[in-house]
Amino acid sequence: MIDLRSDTITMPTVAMRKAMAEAEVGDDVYGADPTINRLQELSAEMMGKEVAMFVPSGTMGNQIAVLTHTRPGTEVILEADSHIYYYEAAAASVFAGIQPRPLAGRRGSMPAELVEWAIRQDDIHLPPTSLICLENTHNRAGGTVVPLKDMQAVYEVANRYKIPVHLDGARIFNASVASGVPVKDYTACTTSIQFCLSKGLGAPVGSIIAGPADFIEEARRWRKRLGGGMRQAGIIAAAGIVALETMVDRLAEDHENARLLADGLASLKGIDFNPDEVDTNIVIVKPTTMSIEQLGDELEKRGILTVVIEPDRVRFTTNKEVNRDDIEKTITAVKEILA
Ligand code: TLP
Repeated sequence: MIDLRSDTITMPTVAMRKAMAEAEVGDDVYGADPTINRLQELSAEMMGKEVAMFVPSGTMGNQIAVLTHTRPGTEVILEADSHIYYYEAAAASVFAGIQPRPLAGRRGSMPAELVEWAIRQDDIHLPPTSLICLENTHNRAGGTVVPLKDMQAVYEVANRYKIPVHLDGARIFNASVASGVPVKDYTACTTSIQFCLSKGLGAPVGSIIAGPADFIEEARRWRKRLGGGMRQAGIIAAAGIVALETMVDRLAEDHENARLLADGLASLKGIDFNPDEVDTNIVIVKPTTMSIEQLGDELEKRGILTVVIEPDRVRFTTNKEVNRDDIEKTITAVKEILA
């Protein structure tokens, strides 16, 4: 199978498995797992934040950030196609009791003027704005890199109104590798960040949230409340360290493969998308002569797995398990199916 469903399907490397087998562990709820502590210190340093905390998943990391920054009855500004709004099963409403304020972005980026317009005035009828969430790269927009200057502009507005900014940076390393902008420049315009070890970086499990010390202290309580205190989880954190130390630069290969796929699909009749909008490892296309289910099923019959992006698109995500040859095969298969 050529698995292009996601970069979450990546397998731990031999070096990761060795590090996992040899990991020194302890009870992390007591802060006593040396491997987790090392991963957290490394992450905080790489993010340019005071403190970092290991969490089981990107979703839990984002939700802990929302829970920590907000209180029930307040409003959170986020992009209408963002993961926190679109793909987390309304968790922020269920757990944090916030009201989401989704704004339509352009290629995943919300204009700062629009964000400022959406910030609530101090009025008894209105929910106070408690948080602004950004996402980079932006998944549903097609793995697009949100330009640094757009993030800086939103951060400037947020600071003026004293509102924290949380970045869903599940794929922030993809953004950095593709744009050449250091991760720390992106995180400098955020209060907190969540990033995933278990996507293109290849670790089997886990995400990190990072931010100011008092924020992480409170976030630690939320992680415990949600059942995310993982005891001897140094076993999995060990793979996260290998991911950060050795797997970042190779994301460029995933981007090259996505570029190859985008260029190969661009000329085909029966597919609608703009190849110039492919920035990283995600290619999202809209079939125009058949349904998304049909395209997905036909690809699967030929051994190629993709995901359907409701309501009308199909997503290909390059990852370390697929190579150039697999991409060529995928282009040929799509060509045959559409012919
Ligand atoms: N996204 C998954 C699906 O849920 C769509 C994927 O395969 O891409 N933020 C962003 C931007 C994400 O894309 C994801 C995963 C998450 C957060 C959640 O991470 P996990 O799966 O670790 O909870």
